[in-house]
Amino acid sequence: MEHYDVIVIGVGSMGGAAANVLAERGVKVLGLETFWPGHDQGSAHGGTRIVRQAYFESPDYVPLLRRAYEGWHKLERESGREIVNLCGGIYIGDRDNLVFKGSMEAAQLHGIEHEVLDATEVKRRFPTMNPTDDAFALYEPNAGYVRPEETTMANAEVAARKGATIRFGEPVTHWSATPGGGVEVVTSQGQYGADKLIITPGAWAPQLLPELRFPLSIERMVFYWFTPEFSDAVPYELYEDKRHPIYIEETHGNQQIYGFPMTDGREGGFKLGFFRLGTPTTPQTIDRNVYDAEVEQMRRRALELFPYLTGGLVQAKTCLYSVTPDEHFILGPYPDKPQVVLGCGFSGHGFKFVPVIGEVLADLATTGTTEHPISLFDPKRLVLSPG
Ligand code: PYC
Repeated sequence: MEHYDVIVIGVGSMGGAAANVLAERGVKVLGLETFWPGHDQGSAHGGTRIVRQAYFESPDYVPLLRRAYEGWHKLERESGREIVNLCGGIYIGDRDNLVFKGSMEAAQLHGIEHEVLDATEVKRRFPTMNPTDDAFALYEPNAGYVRPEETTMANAEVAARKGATIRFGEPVTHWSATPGGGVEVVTSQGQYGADKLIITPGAWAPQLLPELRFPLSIERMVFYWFTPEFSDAVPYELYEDKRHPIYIEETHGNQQIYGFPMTDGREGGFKLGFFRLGTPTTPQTIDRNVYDAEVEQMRRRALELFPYLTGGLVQAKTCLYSVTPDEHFILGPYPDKPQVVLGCGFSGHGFKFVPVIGEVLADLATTGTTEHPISLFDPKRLVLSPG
């Protein structure tokens, strides 16, 4: 049986980053992945993901984000791929809601460059938008987006170049911790042993971690790309990433929406989605169709902020979220199996952390500890008692 220092199950976004870091550290690593690099079956496709640092979810995430930004630039350099675009970000909310107030707190606490804009100033700077008159916004110039498919391909390529063995199209059928302290992994094509195991299963967590019975909600989410109606007053150029920020908006108790500038030319559409409003599903049963009623619900909500988003639907795609009850990640040792490290439950907002999650997973697998602040993500907080 082939033996490795570390096996990574799931070489998508997080597992790919872990394999990259491990290989760089000279660790003999095997990555096992069911699908192909840059695939669209999980949670790392759709062309763009937000990166930002004024993190309204909790200021505790900010040190990780600072480190992640260093990793994004390094991945871009090492892979030669175009991955990061810091086109700015705007978070629009009521004066007292989390999107505005939480971003402001994180920015002030951590000295993150930002500006506070009232509704009039938002409209003047970004004429695509028409927020309610009482809305407030925090503008973060160093926010933007990253390319998810490029990221997963880059990590796999760079990891392989540094010595990792990555096997795509090889699903894991079984894994076990062995009494001696190592692990064994069985796949469709063979059996492998290792001292340590990292499991980054994405939406496949319930299948790969059944004993833990995490209260994870696996959800079907949809992204939509609409064509704006361009005019002399609000031309195409104002929607492009040279002029338009990524955005998150939640005002007057409306469902939170988020989205991106036009990143793929005039015909590429303006991408947006609801952050919540997912429907429970599984990776095996997800309905990949998108229905007219969903498109209309999205367009109605989008029009509240983007009054010229009246053109056709360019495309819509489904994606999987793995949501924890507190929306914080699951990152740390497998309870009672210290040779196994878990990274899952990224709750729809994890992608921006990919490079630093890779470091944390590699640290935990090789030394059992990490200097990064991860206490918020302790897997034990979500383990249900037996029975
Ligand atoms: O990851 O920043 C994010 C995000 C916000 C809304 C949806 N995703």
